[in-house]
Amino acid sequence: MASAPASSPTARAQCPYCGVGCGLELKAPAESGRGNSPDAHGTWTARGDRHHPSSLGQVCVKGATVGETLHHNRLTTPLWRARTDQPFAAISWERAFSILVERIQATLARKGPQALAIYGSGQFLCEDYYAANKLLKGALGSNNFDANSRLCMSSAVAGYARSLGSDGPPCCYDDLDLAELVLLIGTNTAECHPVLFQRLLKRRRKGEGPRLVVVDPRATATSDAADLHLAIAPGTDLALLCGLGHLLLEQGGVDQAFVAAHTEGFAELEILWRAWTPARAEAVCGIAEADLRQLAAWWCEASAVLSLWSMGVNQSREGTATVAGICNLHLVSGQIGKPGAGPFSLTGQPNAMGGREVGGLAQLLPGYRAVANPEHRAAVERHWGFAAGSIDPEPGLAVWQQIEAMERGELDLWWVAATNPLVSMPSLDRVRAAVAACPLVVLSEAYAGTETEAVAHLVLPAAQWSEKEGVMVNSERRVTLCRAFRPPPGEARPDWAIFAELGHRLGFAEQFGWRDAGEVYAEFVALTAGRMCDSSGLSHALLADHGPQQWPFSAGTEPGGGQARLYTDHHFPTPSGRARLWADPPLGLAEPPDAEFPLVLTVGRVLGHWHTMTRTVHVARVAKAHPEPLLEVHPHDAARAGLVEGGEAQVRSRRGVLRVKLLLTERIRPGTVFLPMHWGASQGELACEANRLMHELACPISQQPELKGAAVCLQPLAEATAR
Ligand SMILES: Nc1nc2c(c(=O)[nH]1)N[C@H]1C(S)=C(S)[C@@H](COP(=O)(O)OP(=O)(O)OC[C@H]3O[C@@H](n4cnc5c(=O)[nH]c(N)nc54)[C@H](O)[C@@H]3O)O[C@H]1N2
Ligand SMILES: Nc1nc2c(c(=O)[nH]1)N[C@H]1C(S)=C(S)[C@@H](COP(=O)(O)OP(=O)(O)OC[C@H]3O[C@@H](n4cnc5c(=O)[nH]c(N)nc54)[C@H](O)[C@@H]3O)O[C@H]1N2
Ligand code: SF4
Ligand SMILES: [Mo]
Repeated sequence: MASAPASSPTARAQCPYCGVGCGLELKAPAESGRGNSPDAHGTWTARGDRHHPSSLGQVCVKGATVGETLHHNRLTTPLWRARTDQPFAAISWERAFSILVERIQATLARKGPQALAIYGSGQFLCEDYYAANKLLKGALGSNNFDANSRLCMSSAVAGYARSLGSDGPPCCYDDLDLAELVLLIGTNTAECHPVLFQRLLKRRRKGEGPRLVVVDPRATATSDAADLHLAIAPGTDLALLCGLGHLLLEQGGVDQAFVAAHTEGFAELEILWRAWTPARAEAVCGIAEADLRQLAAWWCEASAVLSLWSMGVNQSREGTATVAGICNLHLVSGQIGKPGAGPFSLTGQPNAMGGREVGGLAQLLPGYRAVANPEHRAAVERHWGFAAGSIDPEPGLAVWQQIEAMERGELDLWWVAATNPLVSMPSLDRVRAAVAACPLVVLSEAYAGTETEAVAHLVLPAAQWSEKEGVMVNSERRVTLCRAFRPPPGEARPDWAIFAELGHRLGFAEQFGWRDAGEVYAEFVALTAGRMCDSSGLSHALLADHGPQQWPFSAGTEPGGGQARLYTDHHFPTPSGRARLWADPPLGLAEPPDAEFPLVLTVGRVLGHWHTMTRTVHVARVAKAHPEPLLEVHPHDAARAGLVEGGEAQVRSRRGVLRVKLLLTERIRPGTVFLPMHWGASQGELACEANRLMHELACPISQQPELKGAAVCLQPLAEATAR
């Protein structure tokens, strides 16, 4: 069922890393000229695709070096062991499927569908997502399909939906060229969405603005280029936004006509904002009142304001409220649904957007539908060809709830695909213990030796990007067909094909009869007709012939006829047609610093590495630029703990302790320390498992954990050992 490699020695695809979704043009290994023959393992070279409308030929170090990551250390055959203290043995696909069928049927008979769960990924193609969701939510009757987007985008998803009535990001990348003020809040755009950042800088070099304001507890490559950097205390973003709202009220920044015609809830919001005087915001956020006043003045002055945000906002126990806080400001000042303006969430992973459209979280169904909505369930059941009532009316378990279910012995099968939770989940020691109690852990993975492999019983080799055909959707709602241009190694198969084959073998031949990824996609887009994310006019053939397209793109739309911006008529898809303003009071960190744990640890990314490094570890250039993980500490905090530059220390939280090497820097806010997330347990001597220290407390609406803040203390090694 694997897609055949394309015959041309050049191929086009969306970059498989961040949600900017740049277009790449790939060239076959030059020396062999036989890049498509099954034994060709030369390195494909990547460069920016000048024809891709989202990136216009631009690319960053990760996209440019992706060819170097594709063939090292790959899984080539299914692996099995009955117990995790045994070594793996290679097995056939036949045997792998019979284990799965047998265990799933036994679980259904003994405990029912709630004992099954899949944990997928924003790095799935739309087709992978669609097949997995149809299998679990439709065929097996369990909504326990969640994805790592829960750790990434779920506050943006929930926040948009609560404020605007739907989860469609309203803006497009051209807005970067049209904005007069860009607020970058909780995003290190320069390192994590580099091509978009370069687009902003290019305009500034030409003297065409825009003004840039960065909100981040650390000075970063992003804030280095800004007109104003508000180095707030971690977890105080919502307080800052309320203080800004207060000043908009004071400085005439309210668009009264817009508020009256297109929003609801202003009276309550006004009361909240009035209470957040600049002096109060200054005290809570730890910034100068004058800086907040400057930002407010620029906001009121600008004809177009764009807010970009990412994990500094979403990964918070009040992530959804903070997203609403951003939307509030745009709505009240009429800065939405027009060129250059709006609240624009930068998506993390290459297909986080597609995942939302395909229903890739435990509460969602395809086409921006909700599990809890009976009409939505009925429409999907009909389309999928399952009996009425097949889909469970209750939302499934979000990933942390899956961990808790394992602790209670309630999950019999946990299937992890295209994510590496034994690095990326919070409370890692607790996760490891919970997973060890699960009778069958299945891992679909492209590379050998990951941290999650260490806890798995059955490992399935996945064909990855470049080896399977399918669709990804980037942050500006642009849909790109990624071609298969290399053969998968050994017996690796596309994720969608693995789920489909299993569906077949479980007795649903008709529902899983797709012959190729194009048929999966066709079935999915038909389900989006008439929905906000209408993609029903798209197909693999159209995308192959006419290149990437933006949705909404209903049937009959001409190529290039998708919609650049949403809500341009200021009508919002809520019951009243008005956007909703929310007056959530700021709460701050779930685990604030105290006398015993006086510092806040925040965890994020560096420019060259991708997450758990399974791919970027193979790129020499990247390894050289980022040789080891370092704890960034302000010299004052270091001095207070008796620590010196270049030395080592122990960093301790309520959940664990790590030995780290120090980088003393005035670029981090005193009281805050930073670790990169990338170096997991498989990195040998360099391992630095930041998430052993982090807690799992989450936003109650989005269930997104607060991965940006945990209380810690620092000690010199000697002292720590003496204790
Ligand atoms: N190089 C690289 N790029 C990537 C990725 C990668 O692994 N490597 N991953 C991709 C993915 S999936 C994602 S989600 C994005 C993430 O993109 P970003 O969110 O930009 O990256 P992070 O480093 O996680 O966090 C951004 C910033 O948030 C700041 N921060 C911490 N706490 C707070 C807070 O309380 N308030 C505010 N305002 N800021 C805070 C941190 O100091 C950090 O500089 O990057 C994508 N792009
Ligand atoms: N403290 C803290 N923790 C964090 C974050 C943070 O900022 N702070 N960020 C969070 C966020 S935003 C994210 S997105 C997560 C990311 O965390 P993960 O999702 O765990 O990280 P990745 O390394 O991207 O994992 C993807 C895995 O899929 C494999 N893979 C690649 N392609 C394919 C394929 O086609 N099929 C299959 N089956 N496998 C494939 C890769 O080899 C890799 O092992 O981490 C989260 N954790
Ligand atoms: S900016 Fe993101 S999508 Fe573009 S090349 Fe870099 S990693 Fe890939
Ligand atoms: Mo992410």
